[in-house]
Amino acid sequence: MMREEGIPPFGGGDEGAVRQRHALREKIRKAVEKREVFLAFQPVVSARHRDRVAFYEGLVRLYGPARDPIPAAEFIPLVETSELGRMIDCLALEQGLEALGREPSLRLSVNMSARSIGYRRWLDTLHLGLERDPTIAERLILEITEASAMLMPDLVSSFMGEMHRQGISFALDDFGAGYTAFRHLKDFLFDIVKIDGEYTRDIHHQPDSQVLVEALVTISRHFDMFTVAEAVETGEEADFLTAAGVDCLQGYLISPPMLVPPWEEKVAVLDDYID
Ligand code: G
Ligand code: MN
Repeated sequence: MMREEGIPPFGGGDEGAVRQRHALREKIRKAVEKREVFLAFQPVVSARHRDRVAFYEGLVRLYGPARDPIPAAEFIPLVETSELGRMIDCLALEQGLEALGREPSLRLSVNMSARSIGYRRWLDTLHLGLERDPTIAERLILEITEASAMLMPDLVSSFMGEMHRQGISFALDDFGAGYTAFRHLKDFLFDIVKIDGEYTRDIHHQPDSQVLVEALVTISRHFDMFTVAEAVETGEEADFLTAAGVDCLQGYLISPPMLVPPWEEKVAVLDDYID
């Protein structure tokens, strides 16, 4: 069997699957080279006042040669441990910082891997962005998954401490998705906990999810963190989560991720006009 370095052991191990992964990886490499990497913006709103946006999440989107989107679920596991993954984190951060620079009222979260903390270009991009515009730190939120933070807890803790002092906030992403440990909430000092979409799905019919979310809300309040429920798709889910005390909601019910977010709409119309 062919062996490819850096590819995590998922999916089939037969040659067809290996070839498919290789082709996808090449497609990703080209997209990154050509900078066909964009952010889509999805609002996170107050659960009680759903017309109030707390912040937007910038979700990275890659495009293939025919401008066909490559789904995040496909490319993230494939590149997470490799240089390509770090490049994608850099491009996402660059674009996030640019958006924050263009729109002074924007609060934005950007996803990052703990692995990027040790990556020079990513850290330089962050420092440069913060230097250019002193208002950006307070409007930037960095999202890290628990699994990623646990890979190098000491490095993540010291990075978070240093960035907190500059005003950046941190969100624990996809909480509950993996081998969750409540002690991470105590050790890492996150400002925001994003409850994995798994617990949102049909929560009004799922007693197990209900108990877990209610416990998480209690714990988050104790540690002074605010909670966001991810992947909210129905009114029933939203109402249950709101009654359970979740602070904010994100998901298709509120809005899908948008390539042209509201604050860019005027610019886009103007571009059409000029064309
Ligand atoms: O890991 P993270 O939570 O950052 O990833 C969010 C992903 O979930 C994005 O790719 C986004 O497009 C997708 N997403 C956003 N809203 C919803 C939703 O309401 N339902 C589902 N199933 N996925 C969503
Ligand atoms: Mn996220």
